[in-house]
Amino acid sequence: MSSTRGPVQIVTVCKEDHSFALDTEALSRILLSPEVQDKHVVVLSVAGAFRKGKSFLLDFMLRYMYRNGDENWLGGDDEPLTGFSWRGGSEPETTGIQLWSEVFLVQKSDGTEVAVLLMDTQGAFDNQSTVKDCATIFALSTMTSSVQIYNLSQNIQEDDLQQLQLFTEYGRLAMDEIFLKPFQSLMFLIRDWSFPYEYAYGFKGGQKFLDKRLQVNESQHEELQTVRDHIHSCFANISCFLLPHPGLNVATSPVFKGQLNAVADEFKEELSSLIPKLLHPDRLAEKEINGNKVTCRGLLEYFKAYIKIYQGEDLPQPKSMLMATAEANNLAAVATAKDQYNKNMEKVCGGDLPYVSPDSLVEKHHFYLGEALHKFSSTKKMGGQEFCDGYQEQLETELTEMWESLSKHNQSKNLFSAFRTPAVLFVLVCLLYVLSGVLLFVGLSTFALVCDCTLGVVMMSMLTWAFIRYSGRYHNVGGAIDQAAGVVLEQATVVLNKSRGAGAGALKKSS
Ligand SMILES: Nc1nc2c(ncn2[C@@H]2O[C@H](COP(=O)(O)OP(=O)(O)OP(=O)(O)O)[C@@H](O)[C@H]2O)c(=O)[nH]1
Ligand SMILES: [Mg+2]
Repeated sequence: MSSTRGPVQIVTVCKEDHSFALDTEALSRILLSPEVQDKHVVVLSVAGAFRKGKSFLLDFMLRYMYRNGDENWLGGDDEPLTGFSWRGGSEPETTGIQLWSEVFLVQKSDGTEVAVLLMDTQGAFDNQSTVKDCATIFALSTMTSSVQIYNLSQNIQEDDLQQLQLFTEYGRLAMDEIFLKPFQSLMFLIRDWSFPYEYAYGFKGGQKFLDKRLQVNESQHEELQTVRDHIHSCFANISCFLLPHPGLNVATSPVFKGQLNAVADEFKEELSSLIPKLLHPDRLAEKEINGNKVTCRGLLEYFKAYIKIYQGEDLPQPKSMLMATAEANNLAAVATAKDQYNKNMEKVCGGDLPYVSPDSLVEKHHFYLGEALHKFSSTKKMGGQEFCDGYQEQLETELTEMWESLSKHNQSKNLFSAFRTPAVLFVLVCLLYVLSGVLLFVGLSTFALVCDCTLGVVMMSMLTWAFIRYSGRYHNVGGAIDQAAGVVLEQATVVLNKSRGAGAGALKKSS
C-alpha cells in the first residue's frame, strides 16, 4: 500500500472531558476531492466491543478493494496485514472514528459509479469510555453509514441487543423528522462461531440463527419483545454472518502480523465468501437519508450537523444500566412519598374542606412530612446512600413547596382574610370621615381638607379593589392594595398593643 494512504482520524474523543470533535478539514479532504464529491456514497462501518477484530476485518476489505476482487485478493501466505491499525493484546487500539483516506470508485452493473468509504470505530465498553462515549460513537457511525456491521463474539447475547437498542435510540434522538426507518442495513457478524452443527457458517446459517434470536412472540416477556421490535423498527435490512474462529495463532500469538499461513483454513474460506458478497458492486447500498441518496458532499454536511447535536446539551445523557435503574427507583420513591403526603394533607385541608387553624395545620404538616420522609427512606432503592441523599433533598424541597401552597390555600379560605382589605379600608374611611368633621369643627379646615383628600384616595382604592376582585384582572395593583392594607392593619395592631401595655402599666402604678 502506498505511504500516502492510511486511516484518517475524523472524530476524536477527548479522554479528559469525554467530548467529541470532528476534524472537518480531514473529512473534507476525503469527501470533497473532485472525483468523488458528487458521487453517491456507500459507507461500510464496523462497530462493536473492543478487541474483537474489527480493524483486522476491515483490512481484508481494503485488500479486496485494492486488488479489485481478483482471484488471489486474499493475499500471499506470509504477507503481513496492513491498513487500519490492528494488533494483539488486551488494550484498546482504535479511538474515535476513522475513515480510510482513499475513496474507492466502484461501477455497478447499471453503469452508475458509487464512492465506497470504509469506516473503523472505537471499540465499545473499554475501561476509559463512558456509556455516552460508546453510544455516541455507535450512533454516529450508524447514522452516517449505509451498512453497519455489528461485530460480536461467539453469540448474540440479550445484553448485545439491549446495547444496540440503547445506542440506536440515541442515534434516532439526534435525527430530525424521520419518515422511514432511520437506519439502513445492519449486519450482525458473529466471530468465533462455534456451533456450525446447529447453524452453518455464512449468511444462510446466520439468517436462520438471527430469525430465531430476533423472533417476537406473545409468550415472550414484554421487555424481550420491546428490544426486538425496536431493532426491527430501526433498520431497513437486517442480516447475519457466522464466521469461524481464525485459529489460536491469530487470537493469541504476540508475533502474528496477519500472515495467512497462520490463519485457520475455515476462517479464510468464510472470509473469501463474506467479503466479496459485502463489497459486490451490485450489493453496495448507497447511503440514504429519508429516502434520498446522499453524495460525498452531502455526507460531510450530515457529519457536521450530527456532531453538533452530540456536542450540544439538548440530548439526554445515556447512563449505565445501574445508574438508570437507580435513578428510576429513587424517582419512584420520591413520587410515592409525595403522593402519600399530598393525600394525607388533602384529608386535612383539601379543596372542599373548611379553613383550618394555622397552628393545627402546621402540626399536621410536621407529622405527615415525617411520615413521607420515613416512607422514602424505608423504600428499598439502588444507588447507595449518597445517591439517595440527593433524592431525599429533592423530596424535601418539593414537599416544602407543596406545604407552602397548601398553607396559602388554607389561608385564602379564611373569611376574615378574604374581607381584610375592604374591612381595613372601610374602617379607614370612617375614621377619616370623623376626623375630618372634628377638624372642621375646631377650625382646622386645611387639615380637614387633607383628611378629605386621603379619604377620597382610600375610597378609590376600595372601588379599585372591588373591581379587581370582580374582574380578576390587574393582579399587581390588587396585590399592592392588599399589601398596603396589611401594613396599615399591622401598624394599627402595634399601636393598639403599645397603648394597651402603657394603660396596664399606669393601672399597676396607681394601685
Ligand atoms: N478470536 C478472534 N480473534 C481475532 C479475530 N480477528 C482478529 N482477531 C484478533 O483480535 C485481536 C484484535 O484485533 P483488532 O482488529 O485490533 O481488534 P479491534 O476490535 O479493532 O480492537 P479495538 O480497536 O481495540 O476496538 C488481534 O490479535 C487479532 O489477531 C477473530 O475473528 N477471532
Ligand atoms: Mg480497531
